[in-house]
Amino acid sequence: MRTALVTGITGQDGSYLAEQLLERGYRVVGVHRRLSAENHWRIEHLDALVLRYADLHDLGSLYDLVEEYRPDEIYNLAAQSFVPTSWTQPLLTAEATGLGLVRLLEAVRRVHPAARVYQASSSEMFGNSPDCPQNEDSRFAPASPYACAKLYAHMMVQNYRQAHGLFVVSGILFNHESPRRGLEFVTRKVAHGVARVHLGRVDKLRLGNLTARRDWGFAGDYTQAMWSMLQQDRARDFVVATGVDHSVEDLVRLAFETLGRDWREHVEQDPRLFRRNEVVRLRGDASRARESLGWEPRVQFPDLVRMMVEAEVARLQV
Ligand code: NAP
Ligand code: F7E
Repeated sequence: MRTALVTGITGQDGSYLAEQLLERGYRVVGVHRRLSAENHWRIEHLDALVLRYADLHDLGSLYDLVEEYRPDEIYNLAAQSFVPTSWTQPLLTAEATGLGLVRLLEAVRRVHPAARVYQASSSEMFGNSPDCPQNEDSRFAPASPYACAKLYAHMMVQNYRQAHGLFVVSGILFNHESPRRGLEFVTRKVAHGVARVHLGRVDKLRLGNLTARRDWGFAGDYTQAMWSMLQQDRARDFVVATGVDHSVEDLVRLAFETLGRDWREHVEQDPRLFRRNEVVRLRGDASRARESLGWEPRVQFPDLVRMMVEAEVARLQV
């Protein structure tokens, strides 16, 4: 039985990846951190999951887990992942999102260098790159402390691969969403807001910049690509994206249309929600993933929006 260690197990991607690894017959060791109140709503259905405490800030805790389990595969999904919080907590973001990966790689290098490691890199590293669409060779122009921290980790992946010969890869994933997305991210915020309007609980939804464009896919499709990257003969980085971008306004219009409503009657723009240094447009070119991994997104944007709105209505009606 192969063993996979997954950091960020309580997050959106951790839950989908754990499900898929368990289905493939892995022993899955999920890393969670000590909190004053449990937040296992995304993983409580996964009885076979082994949960262990560790924190990306604490080298010893990571070292002990790698030594104890000697995992065949390690997926580093843990991070401070919300861009606006990275402006209010830039040092914490650098510690967790940037240095956290290096702590993990140090543990791997010292006690179990045979492990294959996946790092959750981000399209935010491209920021306002002059290149569009963005592929593995596009220029980086990170526009937030989050993006800078991810770029540092991304470069460390390449350095540890070259200098230490570790099998470590970066998946440069564009935005991916699901009913398990955190409520602060725009897709879930919109789905939740539309459902609340529909059920008569509120009348207005406050949003920031409606012109920003993102390449949105379904999280469950993207976690399949993570696994595929670690099954390759050689360690390489991959962009994972749908290749199609939409504006936040497109998202809002579609979400309200799903329930037969006109978004213009319910959406207000709030200047406080505009970003300090907005990333205007991201669109990925996943040709390498298509050709080498045979990866394709299965869920298209309109179906994703419908899935999220319907899930939110069902959740609120319980
Ligand atoms: P998420 O829902 O925000 O989950 C983040 C996870 O990291 C949570 O399990 C969180 O634990 C954990 N975590 C945070 N700080 C930690 C620490 N110091 N020690 C241990 N665990 C810690 O993020 P996601 O959407 O699943 O994304 C997974 C990864 O992919 C992240 O690294 C994110 O930056 C990256 N990424 C995401 C996207 C996307 O569109 N979703 C795109 C590109 C890259 P708690 O539950 O305890 O907070
Ligand atoms: O914002 C605009 C906002 O917070 C998307 C993370 O998973 O993907 C995610 O980062 C866009 C931005 O995601 C609101 O200005 C408008 O242009 O959903 P988001 P993000 O910042 O793109 C990348 C790939 C990651 O790696 C990150 O970890 O939507 N927007 N109005 C809004 N955004 C939010 N959150 N809330 C609003 O009210």
